[in-house]
Amino acid sequence: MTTETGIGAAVKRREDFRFLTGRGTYTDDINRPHQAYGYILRSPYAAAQIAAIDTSKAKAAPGVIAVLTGADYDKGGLPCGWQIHSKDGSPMIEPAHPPLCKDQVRHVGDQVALVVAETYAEAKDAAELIEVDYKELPAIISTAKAGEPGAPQVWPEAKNNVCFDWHIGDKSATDAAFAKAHHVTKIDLVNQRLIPNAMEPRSAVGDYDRATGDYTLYTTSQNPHVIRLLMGAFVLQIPEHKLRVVAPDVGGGFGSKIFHYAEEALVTWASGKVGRPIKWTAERSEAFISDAQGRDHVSHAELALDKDGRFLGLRVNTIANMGAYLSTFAPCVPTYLHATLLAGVYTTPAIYAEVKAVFTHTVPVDAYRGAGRPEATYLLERLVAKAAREMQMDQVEIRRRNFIPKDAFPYQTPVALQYDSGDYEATLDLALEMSKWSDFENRRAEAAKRGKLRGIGISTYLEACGIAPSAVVGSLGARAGLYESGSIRVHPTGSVTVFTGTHSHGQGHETTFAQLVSDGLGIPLENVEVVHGDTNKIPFGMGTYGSRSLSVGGSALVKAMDKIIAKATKIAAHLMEAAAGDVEFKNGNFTVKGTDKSIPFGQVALTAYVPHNYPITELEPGLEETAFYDPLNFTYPGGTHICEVEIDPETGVTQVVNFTAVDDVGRVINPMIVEGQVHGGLAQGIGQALLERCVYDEDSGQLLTGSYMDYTMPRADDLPSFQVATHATMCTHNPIGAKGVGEVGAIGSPPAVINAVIDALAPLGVEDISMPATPLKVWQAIQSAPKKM
Ligand code: MCN
Repeated sequence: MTTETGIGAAVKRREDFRFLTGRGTYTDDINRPHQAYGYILRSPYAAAQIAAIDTSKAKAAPGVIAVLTGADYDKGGLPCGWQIHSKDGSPMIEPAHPPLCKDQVRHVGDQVALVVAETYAEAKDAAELIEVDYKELPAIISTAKAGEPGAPQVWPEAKNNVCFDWHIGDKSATDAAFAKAHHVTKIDLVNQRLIPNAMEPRSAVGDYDRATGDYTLYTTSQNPHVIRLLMGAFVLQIPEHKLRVVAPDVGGGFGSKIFHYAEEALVTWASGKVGRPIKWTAERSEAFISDAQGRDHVSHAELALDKDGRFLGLRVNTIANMGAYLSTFAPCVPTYLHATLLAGVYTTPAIYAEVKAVFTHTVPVDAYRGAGRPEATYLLERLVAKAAREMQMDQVEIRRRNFIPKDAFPYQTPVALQYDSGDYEATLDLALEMSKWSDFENRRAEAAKRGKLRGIGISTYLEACGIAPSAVVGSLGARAGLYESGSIRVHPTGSVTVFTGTHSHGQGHETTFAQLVSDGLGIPLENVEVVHGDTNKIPFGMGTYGSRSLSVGGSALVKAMDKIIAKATKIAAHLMEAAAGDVEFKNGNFTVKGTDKSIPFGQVALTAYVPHNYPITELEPGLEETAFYDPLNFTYPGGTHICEVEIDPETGVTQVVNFTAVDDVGRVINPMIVEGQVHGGLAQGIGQALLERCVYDEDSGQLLTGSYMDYTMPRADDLPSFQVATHATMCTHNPIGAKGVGEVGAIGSPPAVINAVIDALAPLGVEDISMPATPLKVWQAIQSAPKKM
């Protein structure tokens, strides 16, 4: 059913009223009776031994309830949720990850002590009185240099700072492809480290109830059940029925709130210790040194081509920075999310990739919007653009010539993934038309008259998301299944409460999931409410990341609806004195096929709760069903992004003047929300390409970009009015036909922007520029260019 509010309708987000009028309830809005406040003392050094800690003055300070250090902490360390094996079969190095450091600190911001006081200000003031005797050690910061002999060691057990040295693909087939190549294009790339900046900083309230022995953690999380599992089972050893995790409204996560953080464990543990609820909320500058950071790859790649520009083989060598500790999903990012995507949308027959993960004295690195897939796409689309320039081929033609054709699906790549559907030519054609590609040279010439350098860049990308099939991710090293759950409770009057294991923190699930269910059950949208984010209310669920919520969580709801309809059909058949097989359900009505006998869903719902009206012994009263959905495969959105820039050679400032995105996200539930998701992703991708970069001082390990004075976030005037469209090929293995949309913007856009910048500078003989293409870098490239304007 497609109605004004059903699947395909651009319904406004029902969450917006509460978010836009300040009525949301975020973790920091939660206040428990007798609540105390926590402040974390953090390391000012990147690497140092802790010779001694004296907390006596802090303990005597006004309002202080407790000062807790690593010596007081008697529970487990933070676990890593993913296990990778090196090429030689040895397991990755998984160092200890204590919530409070005892003997040594390993990055600026590492947790040293928790001060609990009556007020936040008292806790913070008291923390200044803690005397820590640090013996500073040499630090290693550089991703490229971490593995060099003689570099300072982060962990004694990780020789040369190597966490794992992994590979994928067929090396000899790839060597053979290079041996017969007509041309080889080589590229060296840095995918710079980014700092995620959700609008709401992280926050956690731990609340131990002495009367019941129950713990409750309110936290800024994208996946409350995963936090309960990791914290309860591995860190604090609290049985799950005594631990409730609530993730209320969350002001954005972009991946950085998937992980289990030290502060969550600390406030929960300390609440039990001091017998008071404890709230901790990060200050913005604290977020810069304690939220897991993103990207940070250094890669060398080579593409072998035949004389017609067909790709024969791809070789990739990536060094990935893990930071000082392994964050929850870190090992999976450069391996199964990055290297398995290196076929992209192309028929490259032989691929071989090596990934070396290294430890450094920096904040841990983990998933950040796109996680591994922006890195792969950037590498591939920069390489393809360079190959086209070297072979004097058209940027569009080289891509077309190598696309996986639309009739080749399912398509098995040489790097593990099997794509289910796609039509890359169609998204390309539409994007070329929308961006007026063929007319670009006129615009370039017109800009030149104004003294501006204009360029155009293209990226034809692919994403693997909807994470995903438990069997596959389990065999790849995940330590938990990645299915999703959903429950549908039909109330006697026919209204419905939906319980989902996913978590919405800006993606609009309360709207789109309600659309899905109202459409499926043929009931008004306002009769459906969506509940998420509380382990005491929802079935065990895996949460939100990897653009999985609709394709996996939505499919669980479809499965639960199927069960509801199957039961309701039996009740309806009884009421209409027909055989269940003769009753069909359509648009909210049960009808005896071929007759005008029909009853609405609401009447059947009421009957389900009044069983004397349907004396069918095999049916239980009530109408409520739960389903778990474990998909057969990932989903594979893909598309074409085209960016047009104008550079002012006097200042080096790059202005994105046009940006076109055509994305295939399968069946769309809500085009307005899909468009919003693409806009947000593009803003982040353009931010990475032009503005954002996390910089540590290479000697001291101090974060030099620790505030918005130094770390440049994209603002509205950095972005054009986007032209976006979708072109759908259906996902073939989930019941909705949907692919993910949450990350596509951030994946496809960075290479489109940089390819455009290089195209603008190409007339001056500039062939390369790294991200972010800041005004200084672009101006310097123009000044040192082989040709003058
Ligand atoms: N949708 C749709 N039709 C489709 C696909 C999706 O209508 N074919 C809708 C969904 O129903 C959902 C939204 O679009 O309302 C996003 O769906 P999906 O692609 O399944 O992604 P998730 O809901 O799993 O969200 C995760 C994704 C990720 S991985 C990051 S990172 C990210 C993103 O979403 N973080 C975000 N978008 C964000 N948006 C906001 N505002 N804040 C974040 O932190």
